[in-house]
Amino acid sequence: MKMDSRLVLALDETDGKKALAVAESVGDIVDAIKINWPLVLSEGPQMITKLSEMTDVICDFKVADIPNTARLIVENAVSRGASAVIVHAFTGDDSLKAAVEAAGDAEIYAVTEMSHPGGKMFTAKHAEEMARLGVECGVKGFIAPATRPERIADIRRIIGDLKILSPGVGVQGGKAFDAIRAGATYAIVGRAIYGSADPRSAAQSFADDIRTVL
Ligand code: OMP
Repeated sequence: MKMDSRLVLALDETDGKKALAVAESVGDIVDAIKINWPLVLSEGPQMITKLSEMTDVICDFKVADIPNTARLIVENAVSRGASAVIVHAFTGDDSLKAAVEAAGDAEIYAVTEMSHPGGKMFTAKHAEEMARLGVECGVKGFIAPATRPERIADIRRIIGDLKILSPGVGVQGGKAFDAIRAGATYAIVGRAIYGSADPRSAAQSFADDIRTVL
């Protein structure tokens, strides 16, 4: 995955045509596009393949299942062109290892602490443990909240040089440059780009913000 702008687009647009138009307009600015259930359920898993012809695609399926099911989901996403798949870490070491093994040359990113207010209820309390477990199981990156940059720094101390992708920028209130300054490798931005009247200039302005702290 590229490490140029350090910006990842979260393409949660549910209209396939609009999604592809946004992807095309910001494709040269972002380092990757993350897709989630809203787009895949609306437009089908072939969106993974279509988008992967333009850029690296991260399938944010937040897989939280037994090892066999985790393996089946990851294999399917990767065979359709995903460069990475996001999984939950609370499922334990066997599920995480199954996902990592199924990914082959693709990458697995594990959620530590979620960015929304409810993320404090359970995930925050176990974020460090989940980060340690992810390192042990061979995941290549972690999701940590731009809404609480100090927590990105805590996770960075545990995981060394592995990647951190940080959502919660824009509509959720986090700032891309705070996340990168705290140790995130990439800032993830969704609605503030694809929901904007001019997605390209919105993406460019996030990329410019990030550049000030690189
Ligand atoms: P916006 O809030 O519109 O920028 O979208 C954020 C994206 O990041 C969505 O696709 C969320 O599902 C995702 N996300 C979070 O917002 N918080 C998290 O803790 C984890 C994720 C994620 O795994 O990407």
